[in-house]
Amino acid sequence: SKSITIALAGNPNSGKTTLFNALTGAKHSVGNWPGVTVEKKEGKFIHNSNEIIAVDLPGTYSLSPYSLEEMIARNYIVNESPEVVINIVDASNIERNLYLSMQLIELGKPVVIALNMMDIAERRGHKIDHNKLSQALGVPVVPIVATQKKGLKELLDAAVDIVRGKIKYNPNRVDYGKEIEDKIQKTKAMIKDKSNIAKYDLRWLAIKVIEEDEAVLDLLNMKDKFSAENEVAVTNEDAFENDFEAIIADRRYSYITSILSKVVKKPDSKVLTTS
Ligand code: GDP
Ligand code: MG
Ligand code: K
Repeated sequence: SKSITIALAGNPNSGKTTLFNALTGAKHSVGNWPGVTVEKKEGKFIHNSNEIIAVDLPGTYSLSPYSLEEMIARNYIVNESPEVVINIVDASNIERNLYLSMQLIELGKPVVIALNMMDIAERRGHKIDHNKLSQALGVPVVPIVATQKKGLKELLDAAVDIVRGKIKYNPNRVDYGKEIEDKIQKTKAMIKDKSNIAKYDLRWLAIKVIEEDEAVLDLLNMKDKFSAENEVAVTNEDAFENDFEAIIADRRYSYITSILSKVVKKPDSKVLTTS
C-alpha cells in the first residue's frame, strides 16, 4: 500500500528531534525549506510493513502568520497534506504545549498527540490521565518517553490506524462562545463558494478571517478593509471595541484550562491551577 507521510509538529524543546531520530535512525536527509534557511529534515522507515515518511516541522508555539517558522509549519500541513500530524507535547509543560495542539487540530488534518517527557511529569508527581485527555480532545493521545524510545510503537500504531481508517477521527471543537460562533457561521457562509479554498477546513478559514490573519485575508482577496465582505466578518462595529484575535486566543486558553482541570493532578493542589 501507499506510503504514509507523517508531519512532526511541536513546541521548541518538546523532544521533536529526539523523536524524529528515534523513529528514522540514521536514515534521514537534512536540507532547507524552499526559499528559506530554516532546516528541513525528512526520513523514511518501516512500521508494521507500512512505509512511513517523517517530516520534521520547525518547532513553534503557535500557527500565526507573524513568524516564518509558524507559516512553514502551517503551509506544509495544509498544502502538502501529510496523512497525519504527530503533535509532540511536553507533558511536564502541558498547558502551554496544548495551545499549539488546539491550533493543529483546528487546521482539520488528523492529529495524534505524543505526550512526551512522561518520565519528568511522573518524577514531579503530575498525574496525567491520557485517556481522559484523549476523550476531551477527541484525538488519540499516546504517552511516550522519546529518550528511552518508550511508547513509540503505540504512537505509530495510532497514527497508522487513523490513516487506514481503523480509528475514526472526530476531534472536538473549541466553543468560542455565542458572539464568535455566530460570526464563524456568518463568515463560513460568506466564503464557502470562493474558488481556491478546497484544501482548507472551512471553519479554520472563518476563524482566521475573524482573527484578521493576513495570509488568509490575502488568500480570500479580503484585504480591502472596506469591502462589503469584510464588514460582515472583520470590520463590523464590534471590531472597533473588540480585539477578536485576543478573544479567540483567550477562549482557547480557557478551553485548555477547563480540560486540564479534569485531566491533570499535581501533588500540592487537587486540581491544576494556572499559576
Ligand atoms: P526539540 O527542540 O523539540 O527538537 O527537542 P529535543 O529533542 O532537542 O529535546 C530537548 C531536550 O529534552 C533534550 O535534552 C532531550 O534529550 C530531552 N528529552 C526529549 N525527550 C525526552 C523525554 O521523554 N524525557 C526526558 N527526560 N528528556 C527528554
Ligand atoms: Mg529540534
Ligand atoms: K494565532
